[in-house]
Amino acid sequence: MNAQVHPLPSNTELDAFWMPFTANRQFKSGPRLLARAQGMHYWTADGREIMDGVAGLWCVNAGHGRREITEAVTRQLGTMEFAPTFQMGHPIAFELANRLSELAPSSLDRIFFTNSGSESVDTALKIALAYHRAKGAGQRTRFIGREKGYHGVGFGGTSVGGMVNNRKAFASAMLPGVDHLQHTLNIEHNAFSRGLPQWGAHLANELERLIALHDASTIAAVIVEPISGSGGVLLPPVGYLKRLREICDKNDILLIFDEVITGFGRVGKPFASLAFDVTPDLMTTAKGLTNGAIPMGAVFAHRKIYDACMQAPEGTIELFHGYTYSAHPVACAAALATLDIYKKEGLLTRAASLSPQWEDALHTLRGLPHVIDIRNYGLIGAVELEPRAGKPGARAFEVFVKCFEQGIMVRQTGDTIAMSPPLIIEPKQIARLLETLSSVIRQVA
Ligand code: PXG
Repeated sequence: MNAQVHPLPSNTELDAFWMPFTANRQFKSGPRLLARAQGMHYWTADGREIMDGVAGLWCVNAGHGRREITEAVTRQLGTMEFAPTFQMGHPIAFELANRLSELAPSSLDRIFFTNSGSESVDTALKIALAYHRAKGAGQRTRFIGREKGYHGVGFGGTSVGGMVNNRKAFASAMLPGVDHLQHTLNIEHNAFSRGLPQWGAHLANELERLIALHDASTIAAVIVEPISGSGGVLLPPVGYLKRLREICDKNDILLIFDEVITGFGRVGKPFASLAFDVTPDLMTTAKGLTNGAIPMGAVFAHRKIYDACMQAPEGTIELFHGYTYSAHPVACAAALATLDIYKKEGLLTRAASLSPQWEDALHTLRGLPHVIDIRNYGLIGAVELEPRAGKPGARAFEVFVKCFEQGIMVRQTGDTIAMSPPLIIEPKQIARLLETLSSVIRQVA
């Protein structure tokens, strides 16, 4: 398995692939090519071993090259490679929905399948609108997102998201009637907090201001990531999410948690909503659902939402939404095999037992040159570097490149170095990951 290593393409062969979220020209002049993976590691096309500090892109939670997933996928491809789920179904899709509903926070037991996090987000936004309309409140059309939020790249997700670079080129195409809460990153008050920051629960009260401005009767839903990843690993201050929940409840506004990166064990519980004891009305997931092996996403909806939509006259389609590949049988097989691994190896709670060591190892970087904050929760970590004058992101990019050269894969977003290793990581590997990062940070001016 995994034995085939493709030869390194010559530089001209790199032209045809327009790479996503990548500085294409810079990359193609010095490519970092990954050729195979197993366990905690990737190997580059020229044979170097790289420890995976980000679980691919926050998705390979059970580590690479899991035989059980490969076998399940192969079996399913041999049995039935595709079957539609519009006006018909296949058993494995129902089996997966049932398994997911058992893992989910209470009452979030109606599952809509998608193929990615972006599709999960756009699906959840549409379900929120459909729900209010079914309840006779079709005027509730606004969404409230948050600054620095990342909800994928569909027009809906981009609109409720709050990352300026992701929005500015598409400004004219943003959904109307979207407003944003302030983000919760505050280095002045919360630098080097261990776990959730103590300061900042009051930032949730801004939702009351937006409600007063727009009137609750126009607002369909609030969407936030319990912990944001792409925006730079932003943690919710203690009490913040509960406060959002209370305000939404008081105003009949749906609360959507985007758990695309926090889902499936990343924070020491199956979902962040369980870790923080705040239950949303809709929850978006993807990534860890299939261990990244086959694209798949899932939206978990509260039963009350499903039930409200089921009031349509018998025989009518209740929700005019879905994807050709919703509940793709091969993705379902990958997801079921992944859930089996998570269960057998206790991976959905393993981050909780590793997180004290993770936290200690991360915070040994405090005091290194240019390190202005360190943030952590579960098996998520971030090291914030002071930006170089006039060159935002340049210092962290250099750290990322040097890390890759020195055998560890981390993520750079702005001047943040983010890490989210596979949940199978061993204590010795945590130490090595942070020792290498520490040594690289010392090398970068
Ligand atoms: N919501 C959240 C919270 C995400 O983190 C998406 C939606 C979109 O998922 P798809 O599957 O459509 O990409 C994401 C994706 C990073 C990084 O470096 C994070 C994501 C994607 C790529 C990079 O932090 N998250």
